[in-house]
Amino acid sequence: MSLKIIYVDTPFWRAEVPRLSLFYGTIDYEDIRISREDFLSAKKNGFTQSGHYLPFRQIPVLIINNYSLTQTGAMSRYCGKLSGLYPKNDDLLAAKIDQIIDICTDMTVLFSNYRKNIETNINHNKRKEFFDNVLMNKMKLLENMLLNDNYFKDLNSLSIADIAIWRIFGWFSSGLIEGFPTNFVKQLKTIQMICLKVEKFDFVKEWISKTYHPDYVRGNYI
Ligand SMILES: N[C@@H](CCC(=O)N[C@@H](CS)C(=O)NCC(=O)O)C(=O)O
Repeated sequence: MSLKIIYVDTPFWRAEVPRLSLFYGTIDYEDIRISREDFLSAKKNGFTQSGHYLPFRQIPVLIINNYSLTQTGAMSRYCGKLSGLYPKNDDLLAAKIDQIIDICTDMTVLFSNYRKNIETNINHNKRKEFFDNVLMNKMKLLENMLLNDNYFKDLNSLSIADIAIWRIFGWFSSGLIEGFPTNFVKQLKTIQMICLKVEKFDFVKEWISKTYHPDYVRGNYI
């Protein structure tokens, strides 16, 4: 089977969950990182310069043989099943993991809608207000859900949900988003524990040293 993941050259959670899942499972795939220009033109015509089809003109896309699979959740589950980071025979656990991928999507969309629909130019005070009054509420609800679930609190468990949490909180707390605080993860104890747990895995350390740029900004978890 031939596998290719198409995304731009950033460690954004949407691409990192499928990328890292396949890496964890030592499953061969082509990690295709297109340029911003290529992405912008593919948004217009649905194809990258090298001819890969993006059905919804969005990325990430996972190409399985010649089939272009879209949507972060679908791709993450597919790669998670191949690599053992998503259950194949436990429907409840699978659904619990799905919820986490979906809340990560919700948080991402909240912020992108804020940027597209509310923000006219970047205002740090307004961003901080949005963070405190909108995004942090979601984060606290997520923290509460994780805190009350023994599976997610298990230091030995690892699934696509952990990778998604690690990377999205890594991004939110990195300082790369203007106006967002960087010192909030430590207030969210279970989320903090998951982020620290993921970073301790050797395959994650290896992935970071292999693929992250030297100026990569780590999340602020402590
Ligand atoms: N529903 C899609 C959304 C993916 C998405 O919004 N990707 C962004 C890049 S991170 C994108 O392609 N944006 C361009 C657009 O929507 O036109 C998913 O879950 O994968």
